[in-house]
Amino acid sequence: MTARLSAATLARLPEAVARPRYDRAAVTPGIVHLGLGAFHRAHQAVMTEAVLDAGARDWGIIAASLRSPATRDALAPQDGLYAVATREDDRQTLRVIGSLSGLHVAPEDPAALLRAMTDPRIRIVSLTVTEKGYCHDPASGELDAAHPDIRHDLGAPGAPRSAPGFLVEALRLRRAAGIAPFTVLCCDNLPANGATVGRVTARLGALRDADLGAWIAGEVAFPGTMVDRIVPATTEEDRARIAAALGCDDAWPVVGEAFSQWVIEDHFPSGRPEWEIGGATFVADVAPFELMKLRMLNGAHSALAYLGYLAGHETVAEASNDPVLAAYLHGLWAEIAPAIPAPPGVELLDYATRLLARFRNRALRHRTWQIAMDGSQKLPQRLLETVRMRLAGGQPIPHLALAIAAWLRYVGGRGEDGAPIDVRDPLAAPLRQALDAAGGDASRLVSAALRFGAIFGDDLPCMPQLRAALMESYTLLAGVGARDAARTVTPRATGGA
Ligand code: CS2
Repeated sequence: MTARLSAATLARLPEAVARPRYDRAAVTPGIVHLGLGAFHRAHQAVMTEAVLDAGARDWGIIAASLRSPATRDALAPQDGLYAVATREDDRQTLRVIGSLSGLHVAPEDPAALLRAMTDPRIRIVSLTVTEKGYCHDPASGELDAAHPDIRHDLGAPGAPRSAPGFLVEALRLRRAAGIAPFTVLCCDNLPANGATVGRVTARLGALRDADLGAWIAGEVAFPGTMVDRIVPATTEEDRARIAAALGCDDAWPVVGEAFSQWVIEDHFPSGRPEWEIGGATFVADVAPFELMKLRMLNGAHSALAYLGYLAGHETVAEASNDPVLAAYLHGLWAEIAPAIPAPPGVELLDYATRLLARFRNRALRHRTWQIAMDGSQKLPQRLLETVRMRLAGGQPIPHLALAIAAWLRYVGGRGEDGAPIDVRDPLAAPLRQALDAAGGDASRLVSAALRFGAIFGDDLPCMPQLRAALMESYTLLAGVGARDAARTVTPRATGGA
């Protein structure tokens, strides 16, 4: 039997594997992180590892899963250690990360997580709970007070389920005990993520007690961030390859690209780690970085996920190495770039070229199906904001409309070969019902979709140009399939790579 990665086996790892060289026992917690997924472990936890490695001792991370015990069960026997594999083509580098100094599973013991969050040593609560984890209306960015988890948390505030529920209760407890609030650091791909989570949290606070809501809005810092690293779900093959390289088993390593970017608004009244050491950039205004990343990277990712999936491509690498879809992406970026301000020192078309190279990394098996998940929560900030801006300027949207039409086909639940699609989305059932009721008629389908105000807001359904563009794209997709539809909207795609 192979040994398991742990504090005891750390010294036996091959020389090439980077690992914590600092005294982990001397590290005290400074951060509680909600959302123990692969992205956090390959991004913020790695940047924090660099800070600990450089000698800081008071920024250990207590990480909590709000749902499943799976990651805790994998990492607890490993003393919280896990490997991050950076893969590009056939090159792989490995680093064992030691920055997780505690693990919680919220549903098992919400009080224990609240105790951790109210510890005065905790100065930051960071989050990666995915778009849907904030229980908000994606189109308006406001708390959805009718969300089942929010209703639960209003009824049982001492044992919350939702991320906003934990934030509000922990902040209330700190305030009552005279402990300064922590800074809330959202690391999810939401538009204006700091402000959005601030609004949602203050609103939930106000629903409990107007005074608490006002205190959260006035006293708690919610800096904005732009986070970026492509980190697909870990596969069994990854586990086997990494175990072979480590010489011991790691039950849940993470695999990502080499690229990693974190741009953070520098607003931390209770202090912060020197994440610059790990490569983060602190700025006064995150907005241009965030808009660039959400609309160009994530917008293209979602477009590629729906078109690629329908065209039979299992991964982003396959889809983006398809010359027709690559040409389509350039066309899409040419629609997006003029609708956003370039961050200082960045040339947006240059950024697009780099994105294509990142997407084409064949060492990563990033499934189109994975990115296609939760489209109802992603489309507003990834594609629809750009649609609004272009239509307001009287500009055409053929590439954007094709991406949205591909989403519509996808959530309809049948692939081009007639095979059922496993659609994962909080709105999957009502969407499917509405689309089924519309039958095969493009005009009725588009109208049915546009009625989803949580996605399209109040304004987009009233724009005849959008309706017309979606009907045209949908008809094209249904007629010739995703790949030929992409070729049609981007005629130069016929020229090859
Ligand atoms: C992806 C993102 O799954 C998705 O929706 O678009 O997770 C993407 O890989 C990251 O935002 C890259 O930083």
